[in-house]
Amino acid sequence: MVNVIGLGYIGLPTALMMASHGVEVVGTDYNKEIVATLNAGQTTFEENGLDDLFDAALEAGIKFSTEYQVTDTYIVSVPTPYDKFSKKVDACHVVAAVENVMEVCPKGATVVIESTISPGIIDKYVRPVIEDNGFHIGEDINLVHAPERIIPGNMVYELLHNNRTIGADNHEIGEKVKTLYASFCQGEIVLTDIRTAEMTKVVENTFRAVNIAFANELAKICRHDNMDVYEIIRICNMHPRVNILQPGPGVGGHCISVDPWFLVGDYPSLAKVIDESMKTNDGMPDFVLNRIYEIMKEKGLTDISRVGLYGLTYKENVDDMRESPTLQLLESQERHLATGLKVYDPFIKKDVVKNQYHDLDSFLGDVNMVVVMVKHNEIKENMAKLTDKVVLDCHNIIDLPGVCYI
Ligand code: SAJ
Repeated sequence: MVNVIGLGYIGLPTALMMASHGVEVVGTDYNKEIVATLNAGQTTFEENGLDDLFDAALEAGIKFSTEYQVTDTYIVSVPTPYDKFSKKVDACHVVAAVENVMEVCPKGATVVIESTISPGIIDKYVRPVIEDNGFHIGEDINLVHAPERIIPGNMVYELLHNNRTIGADNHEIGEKVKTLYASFCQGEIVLTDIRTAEMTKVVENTFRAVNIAFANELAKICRHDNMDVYEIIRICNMHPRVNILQPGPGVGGHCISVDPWFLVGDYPSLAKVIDESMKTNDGMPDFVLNRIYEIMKEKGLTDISRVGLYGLTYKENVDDMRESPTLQLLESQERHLATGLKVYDPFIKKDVVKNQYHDLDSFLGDVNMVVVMVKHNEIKENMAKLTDKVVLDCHNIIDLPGVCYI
């Protein structure tokens, strides 16, 4: 039996996927509300294909509990927040989860850490917890790092098809865990050591952050001299060895906007490009705010409360708002002592910010200018409703005359 610890964005789909592929699974979370919701037959967040996967897992007998289970395999999938000042991983949840596992696990158990951590976290924080509990790693407890790679919005497909990395102290244990993941994963599963696995995960997200920063910097350069960044990127990408990403209003989520900081925090004098890239991405919400003021001036709009931000989530078609560019922009606006922007997101049902709307038509009815912060399908499908608005399109998706860009 596998006990998946942490039933959030990664733990839940992983637990469901294993259960629906014949593995006996108990999912554990200390949050009683999450466990109660799952036990009542409902999923806890919106994700393509998650509800069907949930039904399949229930049918296969998955259980959810607030208790850690006595079993031979644990998958730890708890959050790893980062400390904004030191720019380092805060491993407190991982450490607490492993402590709890140590209280119930039998000798011979395998502990797989799936949470994203920076290189060295397992040596520095996880091994000592196991040893302090009287276990010998490699004899009494096997330790493995299997970082996830799935992308919100396409998690179910990517869980099935992505290649994976498994870092283990010895090959035999790596093979055992590989067999477990191979129960559902159709991609290639690479075995390596724990330190390499830790590093690859952070490097993958850093690669994307740096490349997004490059696109964002191009957008700023092109804005400065009134050039069309999208056309330039489109043409450049026709070169066989050029593949530039898209500029946007900022980088959100708990991965790309966070993980690269771990390298800056650990190697401050070496990670220069990464440091600058992260600052470029973090500066984008402010850049958009300046664009809003600039466009208002150009169009003769004076009332900021007639400007609406479309989208609150960190990216399209998900309900996750962590580190979202819109939230960053609103914070920045408050720092400038200017409030009043209206906000709407079809995926955010609760009131989370001031002046928030819950349906598109009333939102559009109350604004003269719309800033497309997130490219949800809804806005693409309702483009015609924007014809009489001033539009600042931060993603180049609104195909209407007169649209403004970042
Ligand atoms: N973004 C841009 N321009 C682009 C692409 C993305 O501005 O061209 C922005 C998005 O709007 C969003 C942010 O970047 O705000 C991050 O979105 P994303 O779709 O690039 O990535 P995440 O954070 O949803 O998921 C990433 C993925 N990592 C990589 O692609 C290397 C995913 O595979 C990881 O599993 C995930 O991080 C994670 O959990 O670490």
